[in-house]
Amino acid sequence: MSLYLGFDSSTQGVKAILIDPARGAIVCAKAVNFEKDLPAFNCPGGVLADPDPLVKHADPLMWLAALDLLLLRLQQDGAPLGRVAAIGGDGQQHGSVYLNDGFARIVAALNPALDLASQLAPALSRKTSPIWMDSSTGAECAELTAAVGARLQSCTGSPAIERFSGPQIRKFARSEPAAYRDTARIHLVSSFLCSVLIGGDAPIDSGDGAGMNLLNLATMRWDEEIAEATAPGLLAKLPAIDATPAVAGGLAFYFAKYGLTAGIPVTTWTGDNPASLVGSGVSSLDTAVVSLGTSDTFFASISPYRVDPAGFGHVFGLPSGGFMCLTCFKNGSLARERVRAEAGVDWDYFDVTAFEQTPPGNHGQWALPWFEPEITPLVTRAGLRANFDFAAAAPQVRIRAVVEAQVMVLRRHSEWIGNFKTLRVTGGGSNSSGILQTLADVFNATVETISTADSAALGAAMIAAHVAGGVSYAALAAAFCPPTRTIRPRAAAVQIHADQMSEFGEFEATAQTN
Ligand code: XUL
Repeated sequence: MSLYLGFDSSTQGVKAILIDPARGAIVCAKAVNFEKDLPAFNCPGGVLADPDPLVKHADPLMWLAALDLLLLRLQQDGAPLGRVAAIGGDGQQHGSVYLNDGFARIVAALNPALDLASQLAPALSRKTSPIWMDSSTGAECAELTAAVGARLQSCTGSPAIERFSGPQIRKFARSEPAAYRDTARIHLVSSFLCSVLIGGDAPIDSGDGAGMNLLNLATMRWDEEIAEATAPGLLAKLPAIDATPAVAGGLAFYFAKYGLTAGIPVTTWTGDNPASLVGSGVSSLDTAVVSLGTSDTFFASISPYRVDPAGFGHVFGLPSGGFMCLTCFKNGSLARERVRAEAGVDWDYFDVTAFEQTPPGNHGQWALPWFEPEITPLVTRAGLRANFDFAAAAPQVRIRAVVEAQVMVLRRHSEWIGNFKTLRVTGGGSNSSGILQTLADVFNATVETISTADSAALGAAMIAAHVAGGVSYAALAAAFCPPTRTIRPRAAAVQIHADQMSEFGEFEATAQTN
């Protein structure tokens, strides 16, 4: 029976899931962690060190080394790669890769005796890639807003956003004009890795393309005026657009060394959030997804198309058709990890005990863990903000203060998307009972989890099975995404959080300004 392989190239590592739709089974799952497995690239947490806290770049060669290592691990584990009928994938959104005019020739002639990173190194016109955590393009965003006006948000689904690829490209074009001139192609993380798999120039899909401030979502084409306002001659440097994922090309011969069959279809890669919406199996407008990963994201499919009046949220194309909206919070799992480590407790304590020992509402004590400059709401000065003596408080109080504040912010900034009866929760944080119950109580919604926390990689495999194998999304969702846990809101706790909402809003507003 045909198997489908999905890759998720995320901030901290690369994951793969192999699915068998006929049996409704995940055949195997494997991961490579950049920090642990590829320390030579000096990217702890997937990010290169930089003296400017607003600058966050990664080494694109590390993503290639991780792909090689992941395939090797799958092969060494005896994964039946010879039965893979098609491959899909997704990447962390907004990150951009800059390639010179040698890229097309090099990627078309990959030598299996060598590795990917060393062969593609000469194709880079810029050694590093700005990623979604970068917020150093405030000036470029202001210039683009002045040049394009309100059309930027109504056409591209988002106002000018610091981490989006358009403002990032503008900054590069201005600060390194010669390197920009030498750049023949600008790919996203997703389309770059897809290009490598097919040994050619892959398109960008509308899920990831919408995270660039360049794609006109009404025409599903690059907006020429916005592209020219972003950087001179940019249009010619952008790949083609696939409105919905299609077959981007056949698998390059290079990958046969891992036991895969050269020529099998590779579908257009998408962004990690669009893939995660597919991989969460959500088909109803009543259900939103909360993904608790390096970034925390809240997203749902929408109809009709609408944009966030407050300007924090985004609209992306949805690989399974139509549009989705998303709000992203930068301080997700790394912030929770830091709070846990500083409290000197283990994950069991963080996920369960801390919540047993403290009451819902935490007596109005909140802490916003903005250890990195935050995206939602916009905060450029990093640092934890609390309305009580955080350092002196007991570990359980600190933990509840952070989790409740994160969930309250999630609620406030997702209201423009709608009110949801059900939340599907995915990502590493979905293993925490305390977080799940807090979500149910703050949103007054039923919370569900699915069997895999890696919904992005699963979604990528499902896209491959649908596009190349003709399996319906409904059948795939029924096979791979039935809810495994259901957590209901508790009336008394719901009331406590509802009563606190306006006071919390004041706390958040003050925290933003100090
Ligand atoms: C979404 C966003 C992040 C990245 C990394 O807009 O910036 O969620 O996709 O996961």
